[in-house]
Amino acid sequence: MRLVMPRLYVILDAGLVREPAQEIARQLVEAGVRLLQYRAKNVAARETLETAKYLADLARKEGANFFVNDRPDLAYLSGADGVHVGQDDLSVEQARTILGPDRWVGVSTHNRQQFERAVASSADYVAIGPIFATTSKLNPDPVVGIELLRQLRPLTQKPIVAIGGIRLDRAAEVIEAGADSVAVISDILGAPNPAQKARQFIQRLEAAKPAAHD
Ligand code: TZP
Ligand code: MG
Repeated sequence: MRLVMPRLYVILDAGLVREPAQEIARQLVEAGVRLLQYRAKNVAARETLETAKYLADLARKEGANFFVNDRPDLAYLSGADGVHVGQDDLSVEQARTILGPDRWVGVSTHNRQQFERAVASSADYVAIGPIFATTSKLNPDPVVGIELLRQLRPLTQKPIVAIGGIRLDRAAEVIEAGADSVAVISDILGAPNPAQKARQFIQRLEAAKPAAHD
């Protein structure tokens, strides 16, 4: 099934949520967020699975899609729509073996070579970043900038997700440079009212003029 990416992709980082992930997820989905990921770097697998099951159910009921970060096994068991793997996780093809053809696999890349490899894989979308400086990731790769995104856009028709340091004031610019979707952690989870901030993102992103591709 082809993945149609909404322009906003919110990552629920278990270390950065200020209320339970389940509660924030409910608020975000009510605000119109259609794509969520659960990222739990320091949470035991069983607990991650329980939270992921809850979030997968919520997303299904509300017409949103839900990805689990890092762990194809937990994505499979939770009933998530897909998994997002990084360069040190199981590979796209290994994740595909676990999830099969009907669920989605997204992959993070941090430079042109990784991006080209991801394009040649069975990944359903390719993320590139950090676009701007980020504090949400431990030991982030060097900032790639908007210019690399512009250069990578013509290389694929797969959806491109831009990630890293994307705040409301620069989100539209990222879509205009070629991203199909922007993935956001801190500017939304760190806001006094995450749902309100998500609504503002959705509005700005809808108004952005995407770079031509195909
Ligand atoms: N991968 C590249 S940057 C990043 C990840 C997971 C963190 C993005 O978080 P923020 O707070 O939106 O910069
Ligand atoms: Mg990972």
